[in-house]
Amino acid sequence: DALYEFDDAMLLSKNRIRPVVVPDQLKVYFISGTQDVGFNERHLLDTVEAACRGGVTCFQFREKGIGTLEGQQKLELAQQLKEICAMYNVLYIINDDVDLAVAVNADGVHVGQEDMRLEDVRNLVGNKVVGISIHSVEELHKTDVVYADCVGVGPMYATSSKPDAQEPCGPDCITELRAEGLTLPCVGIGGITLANATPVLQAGASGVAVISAIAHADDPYEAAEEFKNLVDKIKI
Ligand code: 3NM
Repeated sequence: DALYEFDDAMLLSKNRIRPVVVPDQLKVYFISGTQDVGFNERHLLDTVEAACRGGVTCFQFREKGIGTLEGQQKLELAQQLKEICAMYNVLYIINDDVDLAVAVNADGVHVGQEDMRLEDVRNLVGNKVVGISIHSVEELHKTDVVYADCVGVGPMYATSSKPDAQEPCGPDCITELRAEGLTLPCVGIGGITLANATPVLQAGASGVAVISAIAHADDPYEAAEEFKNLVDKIKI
């Protein structure tokens, strides 16, 4: 007889015993959608492939804003991106769209504070990775972190990739959230570059999440590799 018996109810309960994301998978967390690469699907696929080859550990498909793909086109692109990530053993996360994450069987989903309740997200995705954005201690206390696996904290610095981003809270925000009892693995996000990533990691982030530092780099492969080397040096 099995020593432990898992059933769906246990996996979905507040007392899940199986962690589904390990901090190493968050080291270099690349986020992108067609809006970040001139609304060009081919360009997005090539950029993500280069970033995966360069060493990103996680990729989030974030198709957001006016002029972005919807419906069947979004689904097909999500499937192609999943294949690239699978080839490189890169964790594949879908932003906001829980139905899409389930449809393409992504590794996880990331939601914001204004999106669905975390308990509902957890019930829809079962044992997939659930990420949540937290911008302040106040938001931490409003969040049912028990249903989440990892946290994006930001914006660390000023960003031009998210028009509705809040005021930068800096790496200190991670320190404060840790002091308030946040124990989940987290990534810093917002305006992170090779030059300013170190304080984010030193403040307790498992990794850095970036859009422009890789998507807009002259060579996304090289940018990803440099981030991976930097994080590997600090997070042993
Ligand atoms: N979320 P870049 S900041 C997608 O604060 C996103 O929650 C943020 O892009 C948050 O690396 C941000 O180009 C944009 O600054 C990150």
